[in-house]
Amino acid sequence: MANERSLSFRKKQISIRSIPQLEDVTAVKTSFNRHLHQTVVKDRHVATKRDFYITLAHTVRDQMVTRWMRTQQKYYDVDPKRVYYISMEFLIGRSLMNAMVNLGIDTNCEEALYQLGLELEELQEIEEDAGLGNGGLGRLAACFMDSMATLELPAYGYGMRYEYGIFTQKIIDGCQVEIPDEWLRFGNPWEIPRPEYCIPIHYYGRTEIDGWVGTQVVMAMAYDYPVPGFKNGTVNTMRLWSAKSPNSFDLSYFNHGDYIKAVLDRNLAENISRVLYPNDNMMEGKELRLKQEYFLCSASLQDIVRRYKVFKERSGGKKRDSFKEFPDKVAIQLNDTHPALSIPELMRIFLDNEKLDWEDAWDICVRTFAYTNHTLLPEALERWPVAMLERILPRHLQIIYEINSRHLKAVGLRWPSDVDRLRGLSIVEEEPEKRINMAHLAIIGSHSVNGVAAIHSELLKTSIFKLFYEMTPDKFQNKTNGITPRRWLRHCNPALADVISERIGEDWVVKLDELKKLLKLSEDEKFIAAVYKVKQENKDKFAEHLEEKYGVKINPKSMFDCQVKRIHEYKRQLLNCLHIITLYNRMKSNPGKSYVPRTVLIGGKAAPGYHAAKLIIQLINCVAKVVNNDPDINDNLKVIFLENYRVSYAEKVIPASDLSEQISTAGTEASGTGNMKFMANGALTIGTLDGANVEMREEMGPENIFIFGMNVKEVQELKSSGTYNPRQYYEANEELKLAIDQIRNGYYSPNQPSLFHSIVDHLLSHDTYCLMKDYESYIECQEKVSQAFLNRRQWLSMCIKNIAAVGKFSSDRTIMEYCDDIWKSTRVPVPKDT
Ligand code: B1H
Ligand code: IMP
Repeated sequence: MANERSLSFRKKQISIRSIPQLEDVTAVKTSFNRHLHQTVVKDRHVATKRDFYITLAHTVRDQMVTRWMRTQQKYYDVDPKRVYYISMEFLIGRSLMNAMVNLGIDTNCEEALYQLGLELEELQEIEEDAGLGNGGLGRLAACFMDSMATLELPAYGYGMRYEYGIFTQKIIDGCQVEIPDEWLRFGNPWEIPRPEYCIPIHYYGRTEIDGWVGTQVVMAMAYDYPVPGFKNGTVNTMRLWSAKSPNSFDLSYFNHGDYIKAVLDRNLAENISRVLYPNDNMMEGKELRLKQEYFLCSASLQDIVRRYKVFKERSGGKKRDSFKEFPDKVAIQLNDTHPALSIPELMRIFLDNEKLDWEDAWDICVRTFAYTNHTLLPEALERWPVAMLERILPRHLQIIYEINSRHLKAVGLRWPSDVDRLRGLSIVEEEPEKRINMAHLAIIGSHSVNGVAAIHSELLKTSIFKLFYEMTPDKFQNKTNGITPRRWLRHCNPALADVISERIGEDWVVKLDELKKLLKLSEDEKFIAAVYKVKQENKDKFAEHLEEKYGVKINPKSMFDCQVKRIHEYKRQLLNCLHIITLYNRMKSNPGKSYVPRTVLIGGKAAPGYHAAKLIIQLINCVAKVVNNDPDINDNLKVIFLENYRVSYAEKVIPASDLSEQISTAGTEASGTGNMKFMANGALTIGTLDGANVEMREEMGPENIFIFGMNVKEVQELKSSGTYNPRQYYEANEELKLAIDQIRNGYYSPNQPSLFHSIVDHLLSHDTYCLMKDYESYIECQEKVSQAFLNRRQWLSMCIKNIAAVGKFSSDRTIMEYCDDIWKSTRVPVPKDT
């Protein structure tokens, strides 16, 4: 007994309390020195830049680890309602600077490195982006992680540790070429492998009375990533799963003596987490993708249930055996339908493992899950063939059928003999082949369904989910997206952040509404001059980069007109291109006139199989070549396609932009979040009344944004009238006709005159996204933009009004709304130092 007590006493010395913090520059240098030698195992004579980066990363990581463990212990002690954000994508980007900013050690680190003769900016560039996502949906998940930690919520992110993230884009002869993204090649200091947390995931097999049998098993191994809050004691966990072959993989080969084949085949199982599907807003119905989705759901749900069971009763650690409290302890947010198999998976765990009866299990499920929809585009909605589910996840198909049959029974009671309604509300679609509609499953299995901007949430209720809205109107909500002000202002634009903080203090970093205080400075000459200086310096620096990388001489005083986002027809990069061509033709036919000089920057990746999108990239590059090499144009117009747009590139482009292009066809962009990033960094927007643009206009006032084109109602009327004739607009507008004719007759592709025929043919026949209709209004609006840019003072005043109005678009606001309206969880503050 005495011995035991002294043992536990001695063990208490193993404590995070006794590890010192990096409170000063000397401490940073000491830790840096130690890591260079003891972790990286190099001395200064042989250390490379990368070694120094890794060394710094470890120095910073040490600071997080202490708070991380303390945070997790706190959650264990307090046992609050935990929030789980499950997502197939987390587009994190780089972590070094974000960690330093959030830990409040950026200045000390910079100074320490300077004293050691190293440059922080240079080391930062060595870090590979964690590109575990496609675009907005994945980056939103990353912003949410930052906000949840900053708001001290007991939250977890669950995702996939893809060995290959979003591909690296190379532009070769104007075409996109995809290079595999080997982001882990040099190791990853931001992840902690947890080989001790391995969870079995089952596939195939068959169902019998006693459940799911004869399955093949793949192990899910956890890798944990720390998520530090901004200058608080919270460090949350993002847990990403990686596929590992079980040791017993395919024993039959071992039994038959083919040991070598058995070992080689382990790769097959491990392929599950190999690569991110590179489609934005587009479902790819591949077996491997289904396996990935289930892998994420099953590993995460098993982990969540395990954590629910071990809880600390005041009397000491104990296991919970009742699941009654589950919805009071667990909230799960599904990031679109990609993790919607979580619903039948939790049902399976409850029914088959925990032996709950259906009614109890279902009630708990619905009260636990909430579903976010991110798109209305039909090609993005997930519908899995029943035949595929039947093979890979037979037990889940059985459960889905049971969910559907009970659901349809309820529909039948409420609307007797309404066959159309039954069909419209069913999870199972019969035509053209039997498929499972994952959105329907997600709605039925959740207590909350939300869209990501006001206009989008309204459209959900009136279009794709109309019947569900009629059945359960209270489920439907809006949660307008947001961005984290830490990365998207404080970190990416430190000079602007300083100019702001000088006037209104630093609280805006966590209370973005504080920026409203800038409104009274929108006519303050000194402040205007300061904002101008910052923007011009950002532009000068970016112009230098452009000249160096693309060999194009840039006029740094020209308007930097920027459209960066995934390449997609609905986002209408082609419309932007038609504007460029129009400007070019005007300059050619009227060379004596004076123009407002522009540098048009377009960047983004096309899904590798999306031919129309790849052709648009090619067209932009062809137009750029003609324009940039035309001596008549001087520096009045330059066009550059930015190669390999990604999070770390966005952090450079956005602070250097004057004009933000948000020009999707009204009703197609669910929200957009790039729009908010430009607004925060003092660019003005030209855009349609789509997604969050609508709310941005409300916040800043219509006089501070350039809106053009049809609104949703007009698009719907034009489409449903069946009379839209795009050719009529082409015939009626000379400049449009000239632009289209040039594209068609090879003016921009003299070596391949018919290269762009398919683009033109589509524009003149179907024009799904109404470019022809919106062209004239777009061109007129762009003229207003140019006129406004001429009056620099007026322009800057508008920019300041934009910044002052961006408060609503903090992801902190978004997360607070999720928390209050959906999750009903509470803050768990963790003291910074004890
Ligand atoms: C968004 C996607 C998406 N919506 C399918 N939907 C995917 C759909 O791999 N897939 O199969 C991947 C991504 N992404 C975007 O979400 C919207 O287009 C944006 O408007 C929105 O801002 C963003 C975040 O809500
Ligand atoms: P997890 O959330 O289950 O991964 O556990 C995370 C943290 O909870 C651990 O790192 C501990 O800080 C805490 N924790 C879990 N189980 C126990 C326990 O039995 N005793 C004390 N702390 C625990």
